[in-house]
Amino acid sequence: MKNIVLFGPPGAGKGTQSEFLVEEFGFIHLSTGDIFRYNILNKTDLGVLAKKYMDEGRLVPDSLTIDMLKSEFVKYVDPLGFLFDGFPRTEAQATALDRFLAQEDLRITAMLGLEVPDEELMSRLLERGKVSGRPDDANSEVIKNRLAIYYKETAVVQRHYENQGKYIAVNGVGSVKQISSVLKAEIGQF
Ligand code: B4P
Repeated sequence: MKNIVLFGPPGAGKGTQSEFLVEEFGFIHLSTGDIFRYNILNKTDLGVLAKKYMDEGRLVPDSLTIDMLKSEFVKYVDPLGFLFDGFPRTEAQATALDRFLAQEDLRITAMLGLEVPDEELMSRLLERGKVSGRPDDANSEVIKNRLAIYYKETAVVQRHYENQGKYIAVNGVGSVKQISSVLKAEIGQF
């Protein structure tokens, strides 16, 4: 069973590439961003709490995020594998993920990190903001805040998996198809 973390800064293409990887490998796709947005749309208690953080480009607090991810994870019996998209985003989340996978005698196979320069991220997210209606893509100040938080709190998660010999860097600039071929080849080797 392969369990993959798809990693990278906001706008790196995690959500975009996840669709292709799910189709190829039959993964259960757990995207914390998507789950939060679903909760916001349905005005659940979790959605109401998460919205104020997400709209400002801040991370939702670890305790809420970890509990939510765990409750999604336990819904699946005998999956082919999990694709974690947008999680973990802090050292505490990475430690919690390792711990609850270990309780099920599972582990992360690899972290694939999409590497994209900041200027490209900014232009992708502003472009998406024109059509998505997502408040966190609406203007360059919120996006700058998301990037700053990524470098301050999330980039360390790469080291967490590097220390386990599981980090694989992937160039996230190029056509969506080219990038997905590289990701598939990397995952295929396990
Ligand atoms: P997410 O939903 O995870 O999404 P994202 O950071 O916007 O980026 P993603 O990399 O998925 O981008 P995409 O493929 O769509 O996070 C949103 C928010 O949720 C966070 O800021 C935070 O508040 C909260 N959150 C989520 N998880 C959390 C956690 N674990 N802890 C705490 N808070 C959490 O691509 C972006 C754009 O680029 C798209 O328009 C796409 O079409 C385009 N694109 C993709 N690939 C391209 C390519 N190769 N070339 C050109 N354009 C490309």
